[in-house]
Amino acid sequence: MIETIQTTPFEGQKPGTSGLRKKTRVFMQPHYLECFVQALFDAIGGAAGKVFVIGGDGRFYNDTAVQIILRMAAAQGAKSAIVGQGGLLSTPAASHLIRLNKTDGGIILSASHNPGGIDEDFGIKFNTPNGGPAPETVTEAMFAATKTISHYKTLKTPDIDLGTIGSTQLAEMSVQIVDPVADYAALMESLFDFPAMRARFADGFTMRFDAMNAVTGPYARDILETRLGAAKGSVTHGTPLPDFGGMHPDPNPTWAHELMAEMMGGAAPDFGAASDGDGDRNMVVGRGVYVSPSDSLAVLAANAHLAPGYSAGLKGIARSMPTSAAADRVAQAMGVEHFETPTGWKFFGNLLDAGRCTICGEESFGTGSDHVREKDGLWAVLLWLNILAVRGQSVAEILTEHWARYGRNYYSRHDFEAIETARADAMMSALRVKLPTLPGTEFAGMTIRAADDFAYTDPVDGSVSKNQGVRIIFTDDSRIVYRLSGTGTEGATLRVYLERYLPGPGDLHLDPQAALAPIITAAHALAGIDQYTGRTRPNVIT
Ligand code: VG1
Ligand code: CO
Repeated sequence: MIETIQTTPFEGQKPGTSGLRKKTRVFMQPHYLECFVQALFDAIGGAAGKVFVIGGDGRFYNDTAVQIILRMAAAQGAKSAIVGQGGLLSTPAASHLIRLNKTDGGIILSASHNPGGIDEDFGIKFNTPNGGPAPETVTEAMFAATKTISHYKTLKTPDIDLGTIGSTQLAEMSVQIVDPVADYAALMESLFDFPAMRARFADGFTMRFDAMNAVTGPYARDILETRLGAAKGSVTHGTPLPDFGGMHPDPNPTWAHELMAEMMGGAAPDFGAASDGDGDRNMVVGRGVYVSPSDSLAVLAANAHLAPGYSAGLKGIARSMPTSAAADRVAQAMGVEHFETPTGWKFFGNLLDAGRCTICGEESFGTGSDHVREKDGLWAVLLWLNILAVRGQSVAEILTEHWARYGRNYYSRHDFEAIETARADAMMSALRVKLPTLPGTEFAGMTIRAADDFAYTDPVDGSVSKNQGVRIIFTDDSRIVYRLSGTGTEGATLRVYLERYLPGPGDLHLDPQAALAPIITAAHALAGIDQYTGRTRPNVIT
């Protein structure tokens, strides 16, 4: 029954910020996925006797990939697999199942916020037994194994039925097909004040949740409409489709434009939200007001104690380096630790496991807590709803009060997508060379205080991660950060992160692009963005 297939290594099977992402057709080449999966199993010391959670965001090739992985896991002697019905699991739900069932980890099939379909993107990542994305030591071991692979093991068996909940057998391995929503929804009920939120909906509170034809549709319908009583139809694009219905499931004002138009229009509901392909990101919008993800993190941290799961307060707050310092101000006011980590959720795992922080967030529409080890889009939406229900205020009122107390970290990210890799690399190298000469110099009327390439020493295990983004910090703490994306599949994407703090009270309601204008000018001049990339303006602004 077990087959050993001879193969040769594929180039470039190097996991990025969040797993291995490539064009779907690359993954569909014979042996491509198999080689990576074998390398993954080899890198974690084999799969024999182990239990894995397996599922994905439902994009094209998800179902085929699940069958391939199940056959390979069985062939390596895995004990059992827990699979979401239809092969579906959101990333946070997978993280929860890994932890709940004390498994040996999970394999998640997703390219997250990247579009799906045969001509779009596919991805795979491994999460460790704590439920979090594999740390760099593990992904490096996988990459090393992909370079020397000579064969993989699989079974010669027909596909199993992923559609029926219950237990089945694949050779010696047992497979449990589970409801992808049930355990996750129960976890949410344990954290939040469902009766208070239900009462608010019964009182006429309205919302729109755009699932963008990706994995969160079934979760949002069950939790928001069925359990909380939001009006039927509050969830739009709620059926996961293999190509996401042509939508780009990245919940930001550019790609979730339908939601933005409704929220800024005359008949806007009280609250709006969207999520990404695999359900770990969220965008939050109030009636007539967009909430920047960095502000969302700060507001959630400042108000989390209003939800039953966080009533004891927070142990600490962590944010990725490019995320604005708004959350730091909240931590300082609370007298708890705050942390600045490199981009990517894997860097929060140790802090959460060690009980050093409770809430974490990234500027890229990711927020989460110690309830799982991934960012969690619906969790953030529910915490917002819980806060709104308890405070009885609008999103705009809550933001205004927050800024009045803490001041406002004006923030924006400018993305230059699909630029030539060689040009992007040349720009970053030139910038790195210039760094030591920058402190003390003036740009757009502002003086640079510090300039470096961010390096992180994990406070728990001491591991060091270098080259995590170029930071230019001005004397008034305004910042520019330059990074190249590690999740794209076409050329390079330059991300420029811009931040400026204004203490108020007079200037708390400026247009962020206007408030950041001098920083934006300095960002272009300093790095020579226009000359290197040939672009004078970004194609996505968040
Ligand atoms: C991006 C975001 C990062 C996030 C990562 C995975 O990475 O910037 O904050 O953790 O995507 O998110 P990069 O390297 O492209 O900047 V998800 O929701 O795509 O798994
Ligand atoms: Co995602």
